[in-house]
Formats: sequence, C-alpha cells, structure tokens
Amino acid sequence: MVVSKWWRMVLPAVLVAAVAVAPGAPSSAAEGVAEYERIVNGDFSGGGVDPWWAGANTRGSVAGGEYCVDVTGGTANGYDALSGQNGVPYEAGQSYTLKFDARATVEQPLSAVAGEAVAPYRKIARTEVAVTPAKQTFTLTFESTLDFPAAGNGQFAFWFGGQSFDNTVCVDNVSLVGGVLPPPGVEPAGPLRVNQVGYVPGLPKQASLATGSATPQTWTLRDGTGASVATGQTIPKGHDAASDENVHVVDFSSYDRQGSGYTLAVGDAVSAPFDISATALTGLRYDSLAFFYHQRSGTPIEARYVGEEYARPAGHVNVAPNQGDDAVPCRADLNCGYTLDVRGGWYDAGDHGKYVVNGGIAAWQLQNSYERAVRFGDKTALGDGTLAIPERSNGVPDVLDEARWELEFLLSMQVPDGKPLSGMAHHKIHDEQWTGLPTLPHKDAQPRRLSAPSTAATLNLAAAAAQASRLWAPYDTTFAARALSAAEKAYTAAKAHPDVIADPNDGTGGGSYSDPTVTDEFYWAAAELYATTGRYRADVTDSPLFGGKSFNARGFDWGSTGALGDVSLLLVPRELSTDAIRSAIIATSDTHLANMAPAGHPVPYRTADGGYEWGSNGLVANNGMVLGLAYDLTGTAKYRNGAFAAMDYLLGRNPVDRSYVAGRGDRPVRNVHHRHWANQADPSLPTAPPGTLSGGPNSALQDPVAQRLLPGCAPQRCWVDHIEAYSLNEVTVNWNSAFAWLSNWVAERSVPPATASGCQVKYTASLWQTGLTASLTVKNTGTTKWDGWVLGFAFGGAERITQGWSAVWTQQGSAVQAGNVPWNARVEPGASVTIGFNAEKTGIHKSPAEFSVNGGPCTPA
Ligand code: 9MR
Repeated sequence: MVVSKWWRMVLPAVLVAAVAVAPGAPSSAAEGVAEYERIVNGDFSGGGVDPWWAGANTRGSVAGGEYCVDVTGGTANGYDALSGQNGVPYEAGQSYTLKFDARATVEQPLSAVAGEAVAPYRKIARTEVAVTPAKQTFTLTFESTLDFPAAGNGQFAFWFGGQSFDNTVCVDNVSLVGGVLPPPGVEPAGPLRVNQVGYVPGLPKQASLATGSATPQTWTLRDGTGASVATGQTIPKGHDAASDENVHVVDFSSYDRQGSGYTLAVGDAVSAPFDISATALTGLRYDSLAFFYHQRSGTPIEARYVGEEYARPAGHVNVAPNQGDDAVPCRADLNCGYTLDVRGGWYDAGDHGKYVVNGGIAAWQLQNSYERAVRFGDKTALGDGTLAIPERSNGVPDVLDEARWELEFLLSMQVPDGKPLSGMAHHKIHDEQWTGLPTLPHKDAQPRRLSAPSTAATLNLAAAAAQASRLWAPYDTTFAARALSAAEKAYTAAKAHPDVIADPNDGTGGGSYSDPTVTDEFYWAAAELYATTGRYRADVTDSPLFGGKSFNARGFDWGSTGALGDVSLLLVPRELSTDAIRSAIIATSDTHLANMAPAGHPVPYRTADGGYEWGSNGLVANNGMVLGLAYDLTGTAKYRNGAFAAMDYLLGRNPVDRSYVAGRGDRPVRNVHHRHWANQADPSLPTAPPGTLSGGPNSALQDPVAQRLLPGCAPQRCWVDHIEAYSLNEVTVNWNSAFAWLSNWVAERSVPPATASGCQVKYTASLWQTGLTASLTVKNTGTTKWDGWVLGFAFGGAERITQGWSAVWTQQGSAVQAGNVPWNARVEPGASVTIGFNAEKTGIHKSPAEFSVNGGPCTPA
C-alpha cells in the first residue's frame, strides 16, 4: 500500500472479508459526541447509484450490493477515469475517517481523493491503495485543510485511471465520518414541544416532552411576564415508536385565560412561546389560501397582493427566455399534430410543472372547503373580499375565484374535438429538463411539452369541473355550463379509454404523478357528476367503492381519491342514502383517535408499516379533514379535539420541534424546496411566505440530502429544513389545499359550541304579499356561556333575505346562517339575543321548523 503524504494517518486495516458497516446506520461516537456520516448512499443497499457519478472512461452500476465501475484502459493519469460524489462537507482543522471495501478484476492502484469539485480542484487528501481480486477493507484518516459547506463544492472521488488495461473495480461500504458542524437543517430539537402558534380556550391544550424519566414530572405554565400561572404533573406514555423517544404528555387544558407569550417548563426544558386565544388559529385560513395566488402561472404576482418581497413577473407567457405556455406542442414521440394554449393554472410545487392529476384534487379541495362551509359552517369567511387576489370584489366567493384559476387551466388540457383521444386530458405539461434551484418562473428557458393523455388526468378534470359547475351556477351560468359539458365529455372519454396509465418512469423535467389504479378516480368523477346532475347514479352505486369504502387510517391523496367522491355525496344529498359514508367517516375517525391515544405526538395518520411517506403532512391534514367532518356530522367533542390535535402536530407539537408552516410559530420551516422561495441558495430571494406547509417527514429517504443526513431516523424525525431535500421539504398545491381546508375548519370551530340541550329560539314574522320581516330571539338555556354563536335554519319556500340586523346574515339557496357580531358574541346562561331580517318572498311563508346553534339543535319556542 502506498500512502500519500496528505493523509495524517493510515490504518492498515486490511481484511479479506467484507467488513460489516451497517447499511445507512448513523454513526454514534464515544463519549456522546455526535459524528456525522458525510457520504450518501455509501452501501448501495437500495440498488441505486445516486448521487455517485461516473466520469469519462468509466461506467458505474450497482450489482450484488456493490458499486462496480468499468474502467477503460489506456489513460495517462489517475483522474482521467474517476467516479465520486459532490456536495460533501469538509471543515478545516477537523479530522475524518474514511472506510471502504474494494476489489478489482485485475490488481491496480486506486486513489481515494478528498477535494474540490470545481476549478482549481484543490486537494484535501489523496491516498493510493492497491486493489486486488480479493476484497479488502481500507480505513484511512485525514485532517481537512479546506472548508466546504454541505451541498457546496466539496467532493469525494475514487481515481481509477493511469492504467494501460481495461478493468472493473468494485467498492462498497464507503463511509466518511468527521467534522463537528451538524448538517444544515438538523437543528437540535427541544424536548418540550407545543403548538407554537396557539391554543384555543375551551379546547384541549397538550404538549409533548421527550425525557429519559419514567415517572411523572412537574410542569409549569408561565404567562408572557414569566409568572407561573398553572402547574401539574406530566403523564408518561412510555416509548413512542414514531419518534423513538420516551415521551410524556403535558395536559394544561383547564387553563383558559387568553394571552400571548405563554411558555411551558419542565425542569430546564422550556417550550417555544405560544398564545391562548380564540383567534390564535383563525388567521391560518387566509395564510394557507394565499399560497395559491403565489403559485399562479401566466400572470404577474403583484406587490399589492403579496408585498414587494414576493412580487414577480408573469411566468410562461412567451416573454424570453420563457418559451411560453400559449402554444405548447406534445412531446415529439406523441406526434399529436396540435398545440394547446395552456397558460394559467398553478405551478404544482417548487417546480414549474402543471399537472392535471394533482391540480384536480387541489382545486376540488378549495371548492369543497366552500361547499362544506355552506352546509355545515360559515361560508361568509370564504366570501368575496376575503382574500388578497385580483378578483376580490367581483361578487363571487374568493375561494371559488382562486380555484377557477386552476379550473380554466384543467379545461385547457383537454384534447380537442376531432383529434385522437379527444375529450381526454393530457396528464401534464412541464419543462423538457429539470431546471436548477433557484429559477424564477419568468426565467425558465426550457422548452415546455405536453405529456400523453391519461385516464387519471381525464377523471380529475371530470370530477373537479363537475363540482365547479354546481358551485358556479349562482354566479356564472355560462362557466357552469362550460364546466359541466367539459366534465361530461371527459367522463365519456375516460370510459372509452379506461386504462391509459401515465408512465411511472417519466420523471425528467417534471414529476410522473403516475397512478396505476383508477377505480377511485372513476368513483370520484361519477359521484361529482351525480351530485351535480342527478344522473350517473348507477355509475356511483356500481363502483366497488360505493358506500364509504375509501376511508382508512392512511388517508387520501392525489393517487387515492375515492373519499373525495364520498364527501361530495355527503354534502350534496340526493336520493341515495349517505348513511354508509357517514358511518365510514365516523369509524375512520374513531380509528384515528384510537391510534392517537397512546402516541407521544398524536397525529391522525397511520400506514401499514408505520413509515411516513412523501407529503405525510398533506395526509395528516386530510385526515384532520375527516375528523372535522365527523365533528360536523355528530357535534361530538372528541372528533373536534382530534382535528385540532392534527393542527397541533403541524404547528410544532412534533419530534423535530418545528412548525411545518412557514412564517407561523417560533421555529417555522424556512428553506423549502422551491425555485423562487430559494433564500437558502440565494440570500437575495425570499423564504417561503407565511402559511406555506412543508411536505413533512418521509422515512423512505428519497433524496440525497435525506440520505446523507437522516439514515436510521424514526418516522416522525425524518425531516430537515433544507432546500435540496425535495422529498421532505417541498411545498405543493395539494398539501396546501389540505392545510387550507383544515385551517378554515379550525378557524370556524375555534368558537366553543353550545350544548345541545341549552338553546331555544322564538321566531315571529309579519307578512305581506311579497315579503316579510322576521324577529328571532335566541336564548341560552344551558349552563355555560356562549363566546360566539352561529344560528342556522332553512326556509321552506321561496324567500330571499334582503337585509338583516344584529348578526352577519348569509343565505345559500334555502339555507340561512346568522353569526354573532362582536357586541353580542357572549351570551350568558339564561340570557338572550334578538336579531332579525327583511326578506322577499313568493308564495306562502312558513316559520322554519328546525334551528341550530353552533351545529347543535336549538328548540323552537
Ligand atoms: O407528491 C408526490 C409524491 O406522492 C410522490 O411520492 C413523489 C415521487 O413520485 O412525487 C410527489 O410529487 C412531486 C411531483 O411529482 C412534482 N412536483 C413536486 C411534487 C412534490 O414533491
């Protein structure tokens, strides 16, 4: 073995058998000092090569768990044939231990080189060893003379060149441990984790404590001045699999005094600060919905709506260097013979792709948020003038305006009449090649191409457009008709071509969004068409998913959409019974609550193997939606508490002790994977805007940063706040639509409900031929005060409210809601509030027979 002078020390640990370096195991040092593995995919256990690259005169592949490089002979220098990986961090003055196994078909020298990936290619250390047909393990140590940050220009490479003959050299178990800087994004998590935004009076307030102790500990709640205001004992939960920690729960639910800057303390551990307030969480509904305007393609993002920091020129509108989205051809191999004008829509995520599959579910969820509010909640909160968008005073609820931005794009992706597969929808449109980070949309110079149509995309279009049609009917009959006709055409086309599946390997320049099973998309689309038209009933009932079969503990997402159809069937009742759907929502919510009860950081989400997936936070929010619906349907507090617990987890009560929502909480996510909000890569660019949800933990470690930083992580801890960690920290329209839905629900339900037995309403009306004036006296006959209330009832005939007083009045069809105004929000037991309205009418007016307050019944007096 020849040792070059750069190595401080070489341990001649030459073994014939492969040394057992546990695949991907984190290095744990003696004396508790953290040691960080700096090589990614050093054991090749997954069968993949990434992020190793092979340069000129080499061809690398993984075979039999080793990385084998075919080397062409006849080169002059070692570096004429090399393979390595970039972005390896080095710290000057720190020592490193390199280990690897190697063998070769024919004995030859091999150099292991630590250095710089770009000119002037400075070296930190180079050593040459002799590799033989017998596998040997080499252990080398060196001290770095240079500094390279993670994801910078540090490189580790093997040099194979300088030989006259062809050869094959195989390496395995490559490990480089050293340095003291924790990898970026891996910040130590505090042990005492809270919802960093806030808790709501009258609702549960819980935190989680990671501790070695098995016995209860004393907790103290301090107010904003630091004064102790409450104290109690933690509840030990034992070992928690999702976090691989011993966890206690702190329950301070009984403390209800509103204020800000509260902290919890247990011993030396102090939590992030938080509020206790009825409005602590209400702003999130608008923060989360604001995301969609930011993501709009084909229009300038204006400072007056988003502030100077986030404003940017229109993307993909044919201004150089953009190639524009106004006449996008199909990919060359499709040879479709037409172009489509597919401007507009939302960029899916941190990339500039626009995908019908994912766009469909995201648009549906914004529309559903509104449809649910009409049925169960407060649609005024989503009404016209509520969002900072250009359409804010057009007389249409803003959330529908925002969804329409995407709907128009989805409709534009439909194959024109007279063309092959007409009526189907192209699966996606995106760049030919992936662009770098950062790249603002208007600076993207890549050609844009349409992918082939797919059945899944076609059914997404059908479902979202059918749903849009019924919601837009009161505002724009022309659009409503156009949406329905496109939906029906798409549905017919999907039935004619029921198994056109997008290529799962088509991931160049954009994601694949391939979904092999479309039974659920067929059910979803049929349910939407039935809800809107009353036709298509047999398509709904003939589906194997009919009757709430889609709900489960893992949840629904872009590839698993049957539950969306069920939710629409529930919200838009027709003659089909919705009992089975209701039961499924309640049973699934009970499963969530049972899973959450023993958990250290309770969250409604459970996969078969306990792992966390790409976009787990989106699934958490969607399961929060299911719990929210269970509460809407039953008024049972445990379901409401479960939905709020999902929010607690997203806002900081989690093992990484971070708020996954940008700009909200004491330790929010910053470095999302996004080509504009790329502050980590370019400090002149912004971090993610407030209300943007990170994808969240993913224990499958599907990007090089995750693989480098998180080997062996427990599921809920598999996350870092790093821009390159695209499988952990991207942001997408479908995850933010789930979060927006939950945020809107949580905002509504931050008002404590009235008890079912505690309400009475006296309705009196004076009538004339074409109208009436009504007065309602609503009395709190229960034993607890109301801090806010919403009265609901339905007209029996053709009445239309023209004016109301002492409440915020809204009417959708026959459904009426009256919400408190600030001065009459509080109603003590035994007290009443009187409100009223004027209405136009045709025909006979009858007093409403049923009333509700805050979702519970209110008896007519
Ligand atoms: O959200 C998608 C996730 O479910 C998949 O596992 C992953 C890999 O196929 O792709 C995710 O979607 C990405 C899409 O393909 C491209 N835009 C960004 C999306 C989020 O990372």
